[in-house]
Amino acid sequence: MQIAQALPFPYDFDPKSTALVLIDMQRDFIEPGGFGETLGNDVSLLEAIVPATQRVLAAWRGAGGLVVHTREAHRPDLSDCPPAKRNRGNPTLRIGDEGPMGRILVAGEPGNQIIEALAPVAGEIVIDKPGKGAFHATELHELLRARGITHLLFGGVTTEVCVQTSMREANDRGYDGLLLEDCTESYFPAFKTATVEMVRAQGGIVGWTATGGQLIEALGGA
Ligand code: TIU
Repeated sequence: MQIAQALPFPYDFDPKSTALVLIDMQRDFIEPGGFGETLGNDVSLLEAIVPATQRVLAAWRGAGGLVVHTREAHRPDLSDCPPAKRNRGNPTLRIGDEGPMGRILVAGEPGNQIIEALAPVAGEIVIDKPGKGAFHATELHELLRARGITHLLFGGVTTEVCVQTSMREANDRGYDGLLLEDCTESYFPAFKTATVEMVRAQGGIVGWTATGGQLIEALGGA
């Protein structure tokens, strides 16, 4: 068992029963012309976490830990996209519309791919999820249970939308979750700050928070 310096108290974990879950580090959110920008966001804010996330990913792979990547992705026929999701608000392009990186938020399109710097490698799990949470309408829980995973380390985008939703879903399913604060980002800095604080409030009501460096230190500085 290894202990990471974390808040609200140290996080006790065994890399063999822990997975690193990187949420939606895909071009649709991080690069111009994707879903994030169609919603009116300044997407340039998100790329700041890429170096810290790369360091954590390299250390975690070096420690032999399981890696899960998710993508917010819909089937080409949009049969898994509720009209309420597609019709919400007034985006410049809607889910399924043709954009500069292919159809917005559709599986297999260029914009739906995970950015090159964090691309999955053989043996890692890639989950296409139609919702904000990684457990909704996916096989993630079964895949993790089959591998004896009890602890989850979360990074990715955006902090208060898909990352927080996934972390809350995991918490209700009995996982001990830790949010890597310098490996997650929001289009709204105040929302990131609030999310990090609310996760660890009330004695870790949703889970723990730590930096990528603190995790790497717990792995022996890998
Ligand atoms: N809009 C926004 O902040 N996020 C999303 O729509 N999806 C994810 O967070 N991945």
